[in-house]
This record gives sequence, structure tokens and C-alpha cells, in this order.
Amino acid sequence: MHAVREWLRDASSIAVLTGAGVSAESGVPTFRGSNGLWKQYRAEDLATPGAFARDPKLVWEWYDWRRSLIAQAKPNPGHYALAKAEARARKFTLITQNVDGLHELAGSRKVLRLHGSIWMLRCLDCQSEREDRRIPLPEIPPRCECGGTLRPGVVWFGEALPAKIWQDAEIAARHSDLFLLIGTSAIVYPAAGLASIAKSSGARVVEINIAESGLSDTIDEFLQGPSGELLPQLIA
Ligand code: BJW
Ligand code: ZN
Repeated sequence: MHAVREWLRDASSIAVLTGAGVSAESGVPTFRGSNGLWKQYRAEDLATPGAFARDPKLVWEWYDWRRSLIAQAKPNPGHYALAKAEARARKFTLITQNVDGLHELAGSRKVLRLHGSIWMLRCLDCQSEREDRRIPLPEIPPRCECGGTLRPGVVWFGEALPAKIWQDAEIAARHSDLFLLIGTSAIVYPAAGLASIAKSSGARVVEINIAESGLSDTIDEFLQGPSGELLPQLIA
């Protein structure tokens, strides 16, 4: 903990990758682990274009349920600590896999959302995008004015990440001298690969998680515990 505090203070460029674990203490369920199931489905069963094509109603019910939980959620001390770290740092890039928008609500300014936003809807026919925060949605699946079916504006398995956002994330990881990997199982690529990109470019990599992840062997320092407690201690 002490060493990491010094690394944070001395770093000239910090990149952070967050996952569902940073929002767990805000009451947003993670994808994997004990509370990672909705009904009997895993994220891999629902977060795919194929699942949506087969049963858009089922997939939308999952998103509608998550949207209602996220709408009630507030940023936790971990989100606020990261916003504070950004304000203090020379160079700081927050990269998130989360679609909940809690980093922005906590005051983080530069957020690269790799997997989109749960509040954006996109038409399968005309491709137009809009923000829609209504809960519950009046109709499931929701429809575009053009008559097409709307889908959540997120990135599913097998889909490419938004190109410019991914490019910026890769550059931030490559140029960072300190990389924080927080609250992610680090099994979903290409996001998880950012830690290796940072490491092979010479950055120190620090992981914060309640449990070891797939990448814990490769990092410089593992801080075990809830990010809502550890981050405020690191960024006091
Ligand atoms: C705490 C805590 C507390 C709990 N404090 N910690 C090999 C290489 C490259 C790719 C692949 C590959 N093999 C397979 C692939 C493809 C695939 C993939 O990675 N699959 C793996 C499962 C193997 N990847 C893709 O398909 C990606 N696209 C792609 O590769 O495109 C290629 C392409 C190029 C060009 C054209 C076309 C295609 C896309 C991946 C999209 C992932 N989407 C989802 C859904 C987003 C929308 C939504 O939210 O509904 O993203 S799936 C889901 O997993 C979501 C998350 O962002 C993502 C990661 O999950 P995360 O955040 O790590 O959550 P958990 O639950 O897994 O972990 C929580 C962690 O928190 C745990 O470690 C806990 O211990 C911890 N924790 N409480 C701190 N209080
Ligand atoms: Zn449309």
C-alpha cells in the first residue's frame, strides 16, 4: 500500500482499467461470481448478437432489470477517489468496461467507455442512436420511429469495440508508467489485454480486487480488498 501511494504520487502518466467490481459496492451486480447470474443465464448467454436475434424480449428484460438497479445506484467512495486522482494527476486516463455511467456521475472527466452505455439505444435498421433513461421502457423490445427494433448501445461478445475509444485506450496504456487494474476478472478481451500492453511498455501494474484474477500472476502489486475501501486509502 505504501509503495503504491508513492508510485501514484510520482507517476507522470496513469492509466486505469475498471470493471464491474468498482460498482459492486454501489449495488450494481457483477457479471461473474455468486451474484453474476440473472435467472439461470450467464452474461455469455445474453450479451451476444445471436441471443438478441433469437429472443430480443429476453435480452431486453435483462437490460431493463439492470437499468432499474443502475438508476438507483450512486457512485461509491472508489468512484470518487478515482475522480480525485484524475484531478491531481499530471496525465490520467480512466478506461472502463462498465456501462453504468457511475464514474462520470462521480466527477471523472475523461472516461473511455470500452463497452458502451446502458442508457444508449441503437436502431438495428437505421443505426440511429439516442439516449433513453426511461424505466421501465414503455415497450419491450423498444422501437425506433423508423419501425426498426432498438438494441442496447453496448458491445456484445463477438462485436468490435468502438475503434477510436479502443485506440485511445491502447495509447494510454502504452504511454502509462502506472497502470491500475481494478475490480475486473480480466477474462474479457481485448480490454484485459491493456494490462499486458502497459506492462510490456514498462509500466508498473497494480491490481485492486477482492479476489485474484486471471492476471494476478503478472502484476507488480496486488492489493486485496474492496475498491470502495482501498481506493480512498490510496488516494487520501
Ligand atoms: C471487486 C469487488 C469489490 C467484486 N472491489 N473488486 C482471446 C483474445 C481476444 C478476444 C477473445 C479471446 N477469446 C475470446 C475472445 C472474444 C471475447 C472474449 O474476451 N471472451 C472471453 C469470455 C474469453 N471478446 C469479445 O468478443 C470482444 N470483442 C472482440 O474481441 O471483438 C473482436 C472483433 C474485431 C473486429 C470485428 C468484430 C469482432 C467484446 C467483448 C464485449 C464484452 N461485453 C460485456 C457486456 C457489455 C454490455 C453489458 O454490460 O451488458 O462486457 S460481457 C461483460 O464482461 C461486460 C463486462 O464489461 C465484461 C468484463 O467483466 P468484468 O467487468 O471483469 O466483471 P466480472 O463480473 O467478470 O468481474 C468482477 C470482478 O470484480 C471480479 O474479479 C471480482 O472479484 C471483483 N470484485 N466486488 C473490488 N467490491
Ligand atoms: Zn431506426
